[in-house]
Amino acid sequence: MKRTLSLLLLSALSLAAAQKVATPIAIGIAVAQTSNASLFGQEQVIGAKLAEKFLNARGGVGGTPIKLVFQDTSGDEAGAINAFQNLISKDNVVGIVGPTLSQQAFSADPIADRAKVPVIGPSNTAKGIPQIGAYISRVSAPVTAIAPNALKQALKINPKLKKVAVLYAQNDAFSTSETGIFQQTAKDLDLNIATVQKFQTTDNDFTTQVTAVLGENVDLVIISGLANDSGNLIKQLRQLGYKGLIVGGNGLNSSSMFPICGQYCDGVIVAQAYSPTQSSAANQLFAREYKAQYKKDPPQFAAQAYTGVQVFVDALKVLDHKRKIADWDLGELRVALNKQILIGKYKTPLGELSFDKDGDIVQQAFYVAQIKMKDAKNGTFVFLK
Ligand code: VAL
Repeated sequence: MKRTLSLLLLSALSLAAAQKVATPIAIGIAVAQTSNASLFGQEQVIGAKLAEKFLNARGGVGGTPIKLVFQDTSGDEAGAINAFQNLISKDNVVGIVGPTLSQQAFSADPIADRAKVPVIGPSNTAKGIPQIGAYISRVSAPVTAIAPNALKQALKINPKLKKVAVLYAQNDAFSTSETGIFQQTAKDLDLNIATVQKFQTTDNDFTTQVTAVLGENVDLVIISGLANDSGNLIKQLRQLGYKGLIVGGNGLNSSSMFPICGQYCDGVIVAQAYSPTQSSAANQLFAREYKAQYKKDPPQFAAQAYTGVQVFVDALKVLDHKRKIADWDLGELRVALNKQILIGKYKTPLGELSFDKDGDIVQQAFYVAQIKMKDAKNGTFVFLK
């Protein structure tokens, strides 16, 4: 009796310690499917699903399919934490692509890091994201790499630019990080910052800020915010009479924002970490599949989410060669997978990429686009030379 009990106990213990990886292989997607941040999140869902379909059609991981498990983070920190906890402890994913906002990443990523679950940020561009911990990397190039390109392009369009106004969302980690880079670059380029105005991502009325900007007679406005706030800000700037150039940050990098500022989005300059014309074979395939389904060029957020899933799959394939994924202990696999992600080289829609020692993306090319509106709702990002 005693012996049976202790045997039972032993097997229960070993079960808890050695949880095998389930098949299909579960990869967590924790992005904003609801809230204002879903303007980005919806594009991420599309990108991730395309990757799942495409990579499974090509054999998944050594013949074993992957399965994406979606947990909606909504737009705040609590939602991201909740989604991460579910994916880690209930859904038993091998790793997580997410969250959407840097503001969320600073709260949710430490949870995955402590649990030794690899996270690939698909769109977090604030400084300091990969430094959250050893298990955190990202495929979204940081503001330091992206933002300066937009200002240089503005000066190319109008070399006489001198006086600028800077506006940013002070309650958002990405926006405060990005405005720091914009302001430093403006100084480096000998631009004179006439005014710095703050707002909240939840604001709808920007009369105070716009009035301050108009009072300074600037010829360039630089905005760091998310989609809804920045879109409304641009609209009100134009409606109240601002005529000069506008540079927008990564929060304006989605066509979901077009219906918000409508025709007033026209001409806004936005730097990009992805171009639909990127010449790699991986991108040609991705862009073709996307276009066939959605009748337009793929946006940056979709390309980056696709890339996040692909990096997981490519790294899993290397480990699968050593030992079939289904034979791994989940905890061991998560640790080995994180190591493999960081040492690998990947041929993705963003071009060939790898990671630096912190887990930040090393990417070859960046781009700048200008918004061209066709009517009040529809427009495109026109890539500039
Ligand atoms: N890149 C931003 C961030 O890191 C948004 C636009 C997704 O929060």
